[in-house]
Amino acid sequence: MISPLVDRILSRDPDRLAVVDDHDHCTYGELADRARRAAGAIAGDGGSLGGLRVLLLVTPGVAWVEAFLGVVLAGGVAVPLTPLYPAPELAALAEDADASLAIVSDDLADKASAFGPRVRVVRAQDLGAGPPAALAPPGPTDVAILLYTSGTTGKPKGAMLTHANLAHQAALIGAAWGIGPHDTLLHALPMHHMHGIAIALLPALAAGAKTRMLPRFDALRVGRGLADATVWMAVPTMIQRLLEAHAAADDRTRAAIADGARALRLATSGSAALPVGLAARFADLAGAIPLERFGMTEVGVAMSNPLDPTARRPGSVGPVLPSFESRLVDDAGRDVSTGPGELLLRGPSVFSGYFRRPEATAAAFVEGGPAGGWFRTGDLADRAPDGFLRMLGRTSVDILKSGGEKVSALEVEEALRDHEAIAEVAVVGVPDATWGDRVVAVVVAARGREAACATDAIRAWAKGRLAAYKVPREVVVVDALPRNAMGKVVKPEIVRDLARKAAGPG
Ligand code: MLC
Ligand code: AMP
Repeated sequence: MISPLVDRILSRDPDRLAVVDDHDHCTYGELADRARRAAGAIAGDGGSLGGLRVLLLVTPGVAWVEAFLGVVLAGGVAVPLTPLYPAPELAALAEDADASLAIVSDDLADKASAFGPRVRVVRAQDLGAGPPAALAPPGPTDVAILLYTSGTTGKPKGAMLTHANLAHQAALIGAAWGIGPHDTLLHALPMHHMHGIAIALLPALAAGAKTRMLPRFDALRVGRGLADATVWMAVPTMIQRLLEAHAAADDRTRAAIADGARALRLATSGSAALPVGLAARFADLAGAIPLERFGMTEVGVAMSNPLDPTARRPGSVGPVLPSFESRLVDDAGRDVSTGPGELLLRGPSVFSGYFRRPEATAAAFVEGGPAGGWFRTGDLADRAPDGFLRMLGRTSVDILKSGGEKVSALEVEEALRDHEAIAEVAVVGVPDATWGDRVVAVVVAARGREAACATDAIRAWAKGRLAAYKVPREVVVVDALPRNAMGKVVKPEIVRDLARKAAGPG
């Protein structure tokens, strides 16, 4: 059976516009043709990649979509990367994914040397040069994409999502949010995550909508672009940035942003908690609070507030979507009907495991594995009598969300331990109005090396090793880290101290 995802996207009305970027555009008919040519260029006519991992380092736009569809049509597994990763991270991901091929756009070509000699680099610009391929189509259970996500175990893991997972998620979102050919999605999300790819782009393509893609988030460009859009999907930090840009703009631009925001059919918020005050300020501009929904790399969107703005509930992520089953369990794994408890999920959108990490996969589920077991989200929630869920935080202090980006405190600590002036380090998330969690490193300096641990110095050093969003925004030097009787660092105490200091005396 052919992949329901590819089948759906490639059979949309060929004359309608599918994707538009700053320099290029294509209809669904042209997209299908370009995807088949790309597949041919990657796999060769009649061949198949047979599950080979292909790195994608392509600026968001038509070329990204063409490359992604080409890879999956050729039976490959797309591994989307971001230029925000410095060379050591790109190299580590290429190695973990065991990739031998990369598609790279010319503007990012200087980054490709990080992949090393084992990886053959194909220019994204060359994908359309050959004839369209006649390939054996991928099937629903084939893995389509590896999405790298940080966890509690140091290094990021590749979450495997199948064609069926992605097709199901696209149909679910399309139905819940009423996405159709009448829509224009304004897309300014990064393309190495579930949100930008499988929550925003693919549901729009599967529904025959038009997607206007920006190369990167720019609050003013988003504000101006709202006028031509019906749907905008964002993380809370982007909503905050949009409101700041609106407040700072000249009168004409302010009016244009406000008109565009009010005319939107739908603005969604996800990837991190949407503060109630921010939702209300957005409503002042746009006339309705954003539709807040809960999602995760491993499961896609699982809960959503209603499409009807008057039925949305601030501070809640809504009930579970059709096809998802949910449970809340206490520390001992016993069901607690209304919670609070850890959220477990089951359903056809749930991923098929972490790439080459059977132990991590087994640990992520209870009562079975990816087929039939319950996925442990690591999120705490409670449930109102009418089924609306509220997210209450993470079960682990070591998983942070900064600007919608997941950050593993342990991964950042591991990198900082390599700094010769740092003797001990604990990385924590401090509540912050812009970032959600502000990543802060609390360090004990090596003897006499306090000055080398200043925020600017450590940030500059760490940027060569970690993606910019993982780099601590602040470094605080202390004499000693608080530890319990077992010698374990007590992170909640550190967070309380930092929050108290930030609040000032009294
Ligand atoms: C950028 N910076 C960050 C940061 N993003 N610091 C901490 N956390 C982040 N998330 C740094 C930059 O490196 C820079 O540092 C400084 O902050 C200012 O940068 P900026 O240019 O103003 O920020 P910008 O590039 O505009 O990025 C902000 C952002 C971005 C919100 C647009 O973080 C973003 O795209 N977030 C979305 C992430 C996302 O899509 N998550 C979905 C995960 S999937 P300096 O030192 O240079 O000043 C998922 C499932 C689901 O969660 O439910 O959706
Ligand atoms: P990621 O692994 O990057 O996909 O991030 C998934 C995590 O983001 C979830 O496990 C939650 O902790 C968080 N998240 C996503 N949406 C929301 C939301 N609406 N409210 C609170 N947390 C959210």
